[in-house]
Amino acid sequence: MALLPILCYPDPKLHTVAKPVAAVDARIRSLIADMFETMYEAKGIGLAATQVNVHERLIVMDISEGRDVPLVLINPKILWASPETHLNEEGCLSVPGIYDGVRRSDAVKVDALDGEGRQQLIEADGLLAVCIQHEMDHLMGKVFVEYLSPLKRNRIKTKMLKALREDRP
Ligand code: K1U
Ligand code: ZN
Repeated sequence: MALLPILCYPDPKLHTVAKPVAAVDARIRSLIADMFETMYEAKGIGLAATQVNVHERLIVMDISEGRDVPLVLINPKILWASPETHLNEEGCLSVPGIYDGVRRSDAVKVDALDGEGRQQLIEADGLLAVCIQHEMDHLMGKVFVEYLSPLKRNRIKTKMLKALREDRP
């Protein structure tokens, strides 16, 4: 297993639209293991392949307290999203240290393959529904800060670029 580097906003690669996974084979199973290791180490509850610069439709998640309920979504499709919405506080491993409110559907039904290539139907609400919508946005090349006002987004972009410059030797 390996820790993978996570792309940081405003890296333009975060805006790449992911392609479907063609086959759940040894390469994908190894990527899933590396993404879980990376997500757990970064203390995230989700990670999309886009964030580790792999542009295929693959998401890993674990919203459990014990960090022992891993969930894999391959080629996910939203079948239904509730018309009821809420403003939820979100964070993102690609935008470290920034948290803000995003309006999302309260519940979703999603069709996807699991880590073994079997079809699964997920009916999610609460934090899981929010996390699924956030991660599926990543696969479409969208980062949560794009829901914020241009003023907030520009402030975040400036802060991230400054942090990147200061990190560099
Ligand atoms: O996609 C990511 O960057 C992971 C992201 C997922 C996410 C968190 C919160 C709401 C929607 C999506 C994170 O894991 S951010 C860090 C985190 O663990 C967290 C932040 C806020 C609330 C709960 C967890
Ligand atoms: Zn994110």
